[in-house]
Amino acid sequence: MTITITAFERSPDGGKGLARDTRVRWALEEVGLPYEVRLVSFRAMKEPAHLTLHPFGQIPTFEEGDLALFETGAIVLHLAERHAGLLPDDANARARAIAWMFAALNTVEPPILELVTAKILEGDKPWAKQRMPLVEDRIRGSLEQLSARLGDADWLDGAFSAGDLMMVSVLLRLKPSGILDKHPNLAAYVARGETRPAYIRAFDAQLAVNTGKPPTG
Ligand SMILES: N[C@@H](CCC(=O)N[C@@H](CS)C(=O)NCC(=O)O)C(=O)O
Repeated sequence: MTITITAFERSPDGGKGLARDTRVRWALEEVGLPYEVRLVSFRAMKEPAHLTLHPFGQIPTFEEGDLALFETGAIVLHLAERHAGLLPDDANARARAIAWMFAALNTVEPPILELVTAKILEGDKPWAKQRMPLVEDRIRGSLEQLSARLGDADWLDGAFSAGDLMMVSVLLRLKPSGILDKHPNLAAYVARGETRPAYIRAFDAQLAVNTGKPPTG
């Protein structure tokens, strides 16, 4: 059955890989599934055809036969549960990998998104300058704890898993801020994710959409 995902016709990041279709592409590449991409404009995302797939009018979505999914957590978990490569066989290790997926999305990602909001959407507000240190402190707090837990391990809990895929995807957004560099083990962790062949293929594919540059892989 053909898998089709949606992605921005033109990503606001110009192809830096921060739009969330990249993490879905990465998961598909890790498990070795071919997929097609339907590109959608900002306007089309808010129209009824897309809203039946995604109630909040966003990307990415995932379609496979009768199944239509939204939310990257749900999509990556769906792929990880049905295909080898993203979750360990041992039931407890599997549960822990899933816990890391939730930690990435529920604990680590929200303050990082707040930083993006503070910089891009609220940057011109009179109180923006005062708010920024508070936002950054919240990120620093969770990074310190994450860094302590990762220690000198390659991945969060044994072998690379969907938990790492999600955590690296979430942390990638911090690269330009320099905040990540205060924790060399986290910067190395993200770099380790970025050098996985599956990530490179996913990144190149979204870059090709946004720049017209053909994928190298
Ligand atoms: N929690 C959702 C977030 C989806 C999301 O925010 N998508 C962004 C692109 S990365 C989007 O479609 N933004 C356009 C909009 O909200 O209008 C997920 O993980 O899938």
